[in-house]
Amino acid sequence: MNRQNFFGHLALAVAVVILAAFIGQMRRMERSHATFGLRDRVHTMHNDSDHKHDSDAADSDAEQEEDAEVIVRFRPGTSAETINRITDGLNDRLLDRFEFINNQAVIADEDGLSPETVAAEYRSLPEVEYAEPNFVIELDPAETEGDFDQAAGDEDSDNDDDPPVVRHPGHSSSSPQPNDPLFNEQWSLLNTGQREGTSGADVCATRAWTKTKGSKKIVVAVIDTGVDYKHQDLHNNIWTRPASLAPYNDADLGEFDDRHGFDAADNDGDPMDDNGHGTHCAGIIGAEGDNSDGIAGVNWQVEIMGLKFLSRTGSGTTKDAIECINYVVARKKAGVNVRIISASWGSTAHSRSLGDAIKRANDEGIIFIAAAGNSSTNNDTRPHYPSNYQVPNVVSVAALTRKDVLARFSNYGAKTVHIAAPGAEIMSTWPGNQYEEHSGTSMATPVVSGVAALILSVNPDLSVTELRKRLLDSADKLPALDGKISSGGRVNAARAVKAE
Ligand SMILES: [Ca+2]
Ligand SMILES: [Ca+2]
Ligand SMILES: [Ca+2]
Ligand SMILES: [Ca+2]
Repeated sequence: MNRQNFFGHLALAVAVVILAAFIGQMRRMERSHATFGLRDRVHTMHNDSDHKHDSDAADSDAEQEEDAEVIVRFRPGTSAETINRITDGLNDRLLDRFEFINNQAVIADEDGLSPETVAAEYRSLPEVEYAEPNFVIELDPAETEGDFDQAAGDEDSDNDDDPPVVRHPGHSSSSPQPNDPLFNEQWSLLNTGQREGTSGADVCATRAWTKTKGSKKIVVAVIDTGVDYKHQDLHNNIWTRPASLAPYNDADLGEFDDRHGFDAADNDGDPMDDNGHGTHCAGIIGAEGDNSDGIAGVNWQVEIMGLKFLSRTGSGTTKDAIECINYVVARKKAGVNVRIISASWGSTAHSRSLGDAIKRANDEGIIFIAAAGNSSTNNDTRPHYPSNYQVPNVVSVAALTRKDVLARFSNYGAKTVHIAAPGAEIMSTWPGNQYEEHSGTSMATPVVSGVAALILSVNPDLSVTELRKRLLDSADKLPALDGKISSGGRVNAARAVKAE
């Protein structure tokens, strides 16, 4: 190429870049005009985390902010060609399909419409069963610092008369007590009345441990902010993909080296926790017991599969929660013995697609333990999801204090909340080999998930229905829960595993 040609090409290239930038700017302006007034809708999803798959860099910022996302369930038999024709016709792009949850697809709009409008477009089509915005899910505010102390203080003053104590045998010296140095703080497992608690107001863990301390054959999926799988008190109880199992492959998202789970928030195979919430939940289920370090989990040994859909700030979407469930179902079908999903999150947004995903997990023999929520409200009249989905595998969990009363922040519901568990001032693992105390139905949920894992360590062949019934039937009836939750009881690990 001679010098003159070179400059000619250069000038042409510069002109093309300027033109592209100009077009991009025009499209940005059109979009911001079209979505004006809608951007404060926090309950639907505009952000596009899959944007890295888009090759059109010129308007990336605008799309990242504003592309509406919807989840569409097409009618059975709708072909991939038909779906492509529909999305092309509406100037939308297919982001992902949930391979194990039939006919559900995630679609992003490219015309700057609101999620509600895009969902309505799809709903009007004969091929579509339902369509809904991709809702935002945030960690419950009861998790924020300082909230609980106030609630605990108020609660104490509200309950000057200590509630009747439900006593049960099992605190004898013959029950094994682990050598973990923080075990004395774990009133949920053994309540000796420490810090003005009520002696015996616990899940009878020490008596349960005379029968079983858990099993590495049971895999529990923690769908949350991820898990610090390097934590010194967790790393021996983390699920690792066996060499015989191929890396996770999603037809739309690609292949992932899923050593310890999956990250649907960032679309990668590394579910490292950058928030802390998921690590806290994981430790409650299965921090290594009797290792002279930190705390003991309900299970001294178990396998925790880390799933991340909530970001560092505790925010996620329905789509990514479903992607995690899709992953769990995929791994179950590939032979991983994952029988429990622990879900310490929720919102008041009803999503049919999330309900369908949980139903799919149910059909695969996976129980779904879900937090009842931290708004002090009645879930019978103000539904909270996913704990309220009417699917047979769902167990909705309320939170108790160390005095065996419902925590002030805990949701309840005589029909829709099923069981209660310790969920206030709960000591557990925190990223970076730390330990912290937190409160919420988020902390009560993994206690129940942990007891479910203990049950399966003894009776691995129980169906979801049998497992759920065992959890609820073995609960300790508490007067304070009468008429508040359906079983009227606190989970009892010892009775659940039939320890003598
Ligand atoms: Ca997919
Ligand atoms: Ca469109
Ligand atoms: Ca990651
Ligand atoms: Ca430990």
